[in-house]
Amino acid sequence: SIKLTIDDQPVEVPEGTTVLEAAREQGITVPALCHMDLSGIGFHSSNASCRLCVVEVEGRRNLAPACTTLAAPGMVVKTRTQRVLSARRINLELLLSDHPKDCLSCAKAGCCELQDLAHTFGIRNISYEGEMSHHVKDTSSPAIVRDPDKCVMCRRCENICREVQGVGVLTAVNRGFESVVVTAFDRDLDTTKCTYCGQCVAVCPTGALSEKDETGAVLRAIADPAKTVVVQVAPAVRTALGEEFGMAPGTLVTGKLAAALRRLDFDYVFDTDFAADLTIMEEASELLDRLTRHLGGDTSVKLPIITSCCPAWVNHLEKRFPDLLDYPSTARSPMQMFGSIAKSYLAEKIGVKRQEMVVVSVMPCVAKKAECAREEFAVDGNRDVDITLTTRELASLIKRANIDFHRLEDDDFDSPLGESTGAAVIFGTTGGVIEAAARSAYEFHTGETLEEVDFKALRGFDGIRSATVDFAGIDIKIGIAHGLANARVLMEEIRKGTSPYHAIEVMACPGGCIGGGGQPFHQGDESVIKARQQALYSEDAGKVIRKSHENPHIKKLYEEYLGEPLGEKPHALLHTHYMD
Ligand code: HC0
Ligand code: SF4
Repeated sequence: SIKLTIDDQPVEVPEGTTVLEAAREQGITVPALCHMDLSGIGFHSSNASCRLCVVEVEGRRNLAPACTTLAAPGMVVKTRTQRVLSARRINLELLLSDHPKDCLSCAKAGCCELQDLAHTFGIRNISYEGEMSHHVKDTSSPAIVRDPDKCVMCRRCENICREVQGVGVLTAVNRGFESVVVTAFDRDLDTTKCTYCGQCVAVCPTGALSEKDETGAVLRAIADPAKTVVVQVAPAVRTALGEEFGMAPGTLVTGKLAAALRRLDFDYVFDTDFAADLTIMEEASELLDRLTRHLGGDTSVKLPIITSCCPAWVNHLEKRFPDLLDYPSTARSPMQMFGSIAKSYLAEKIGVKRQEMVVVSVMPCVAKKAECAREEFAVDGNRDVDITLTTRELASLIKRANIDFHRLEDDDFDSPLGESTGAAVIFGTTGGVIEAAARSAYEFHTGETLEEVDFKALRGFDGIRSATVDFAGIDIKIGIAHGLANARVLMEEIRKGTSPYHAIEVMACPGGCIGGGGQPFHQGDESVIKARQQALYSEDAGKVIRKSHENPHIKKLYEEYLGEPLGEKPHALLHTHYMD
């Protein structure tokens, strides 16, 4: 280990630690824009480009960027001298001099790291007025808005897109004043291989990358007396929404969430978790069907089956693995299954025409905005899910409606599309979908009761995990990946014919939906994502029913309306196809 002093405090750190990490471990919050460290998910970004983390190192003439300076034995570091503070302030003012001043109406107003720093440093005037760079705002995608004028060249987006997602559509171009992060040839995002995962949005410190705001469309639908507006909420929203109201990460707000949605005057308040149970009915049946046929010698049936409920993952599959489109499950995502059932079964039950019903979904995700716009998820141009909001957009609506979130009394979701099991709740974390599928597939296959429902071997945070589950004598090998670069590893194995798995779960975002691009900003704090995961497991553990096929409302839906899983009606309403 290495011993040094930072601000007169003795510090001991392992070799290879940067001065920035060493300082932050001591509770010294050195500011930084280009630095972000989520090493638990394989993401580390530091370019020493923002130069806000500069410190004095005794014996060195120039100030050193703490993010790329390694701690050395006997080093004496000062992080808050007059010289350091004034250098940081000048660097910040230089950044601000070429930054648009429309903070009041910026997508990031209130949660912009640059604005926070300007406030912290007490900047009241921007001394360096001069030329401003001008780029075209890219609103081509259904999910993400790019405003390169607000880029501060921290390059976090470029790094996460390339390293964690293995997509690499964002790159820094030009030098000096002209430098900016853009797509190749500055093309519109919707013409690139972007998956709309939104991880670039999740790490962008400013308003250069944001989700497409659709709150206005929702408010208009609610105000329209001719519309019946139905809302569904994804599993991962309940474990993160509270953060927008100052609650600790991992605070479950399921009851307050239902209450808030009712106060917002949605006509029906339902839960995507209900549809997650429905997805399991179809996907677990599909797994067993493929397995049985494959083991019976039918080589036209492909294994492993791959989960397909993550829309960024589906986009990635279609764009990068067009030769492997026979592998993903054909089951639609829970969000789309919900929309399809709401506009058929529910519409019939409550006597509303599908054109008069508006289905809104609240998702931790930005790719869901593009998923609901896919042509195959509409009937005569009328979408199954009309509008998708992120967790952040919902928080904004709650605030606008003068709702004191803290004082809301817990409420329940409406019936019948609001009841769900513990299996559905864990969909929101990496490993959860396949664990939920395993709970049902085991019982479908063996006809026996599964006593121990916690498949602990499938849990965790490693980017790629694997486990074997014993299905009464048959070893089912399961692979899990989160982060698209990790998924690629498992896909390459399939391409080469060396994949050992029967089933694979992929979620595009680190941690699964809990770490989605539409969630409250984690600001580089990995423990936030981990706390959300724990909350979902505890909600599951507290549920009386923890297997999807035991959900009485799902049973009734099949009896009354759908028939058998994988049957004709489920095929038409609940399954899909993929296109390259
Ligand atoms: Fe997810 Fe979903 S679990 S993708 O992560 O499967 O967004 O939370 O809603 O659809 O249920 C996101 C979260 C969902 C869907 C579900 C799945
Ligand atoms: Fe890359 Fe995802 Fe951002 Fe697209 S949405 S640019 S794939 S990080």
